[in-house]
Amino acid sequence: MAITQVDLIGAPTDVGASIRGASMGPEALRVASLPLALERQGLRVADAGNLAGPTNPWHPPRDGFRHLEEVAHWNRSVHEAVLGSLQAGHFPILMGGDHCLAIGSVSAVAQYCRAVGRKLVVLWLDAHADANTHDITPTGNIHGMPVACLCGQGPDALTRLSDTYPAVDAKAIRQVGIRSVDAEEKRQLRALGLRVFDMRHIDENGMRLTMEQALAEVDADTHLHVSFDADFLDSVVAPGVGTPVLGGPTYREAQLCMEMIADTGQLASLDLMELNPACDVRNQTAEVVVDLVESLFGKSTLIRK
Ligand code: Z70
Ligand code: MN
Ligand code: MN
Ligand code: MN
Repeated sequence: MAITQVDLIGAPTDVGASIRGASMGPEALRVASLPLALERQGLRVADAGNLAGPTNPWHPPRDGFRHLEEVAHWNRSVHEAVLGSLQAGHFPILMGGDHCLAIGSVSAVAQYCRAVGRKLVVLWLDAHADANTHDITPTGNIHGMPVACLCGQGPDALTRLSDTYPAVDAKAIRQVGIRSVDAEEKRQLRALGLRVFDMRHIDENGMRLTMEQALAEVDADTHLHVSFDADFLDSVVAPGVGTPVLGGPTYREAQLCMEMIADTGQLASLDLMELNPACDVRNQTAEVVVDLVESLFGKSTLIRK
């Protein structure tokens, strides 16, 4: 499907995290020339600017959630903006912001897919499984909960943003790059029946086979959504995130991952999350992310192509 227009939607908040700074993510991506990189791939780009929302009140968790009200507020705005872009026939790129905002974006994508009768596959690229609930979370940070919320495990304010419950069928989600999971969260992953291609899987099978498996059910009728958490990348490559984790995909492995997604031709929406300029050095992580995004939209170093 040809992309008519990419809509950049900024969501400058870190209300779902306990390390501040992801709120600066959208501007870091712009400074690293995200719009220009997309235009180089032949795309028409419209920067919709930043969504507005509540400031970070910097409260401790209450009943297992930090900033539930603010997180819900931001997610309602994200849901509306992403849905609006899809309904206009455009390709939305959500520029986070912390990963709690994927509740709003992925629920919008799922709602849109149901309305137009397309199959949905969600690729969740992350060091973390983000599948905690209020009763098992070690932190109360809601950026550790979006996958659970999307699968129906969470408060109404976060599980009922769209017209169906649960917002997403757990079987539609494939997680890649996972290497930091809490003990109770592991049980939750099994209970939800999530398909997890963790780092051990990538070590043993390589990125190529892993991505072939993760993308196996993507066909011509599929809307492929990628929810990219910058901490998916090895922290040596991408230090500019709130919770860097060693042992992630290298730059080359990440490039292959992006190129194989591009090769499907079915990518139709994207989240770029958890970039934290306060933790970065000279915006290098934003630059790596923009470079990878170019591959995601078809830049190739292949000579034979
Ligand atoms: C931990 C928690 C986390 C980042 C998600 C970490 C969660 N499992 N961290 N994304 N960057 O607090 O729930
Ligand atoms: Mn249009
Ligand atoms: Mn995440
Ligand atoms: Mn993460």
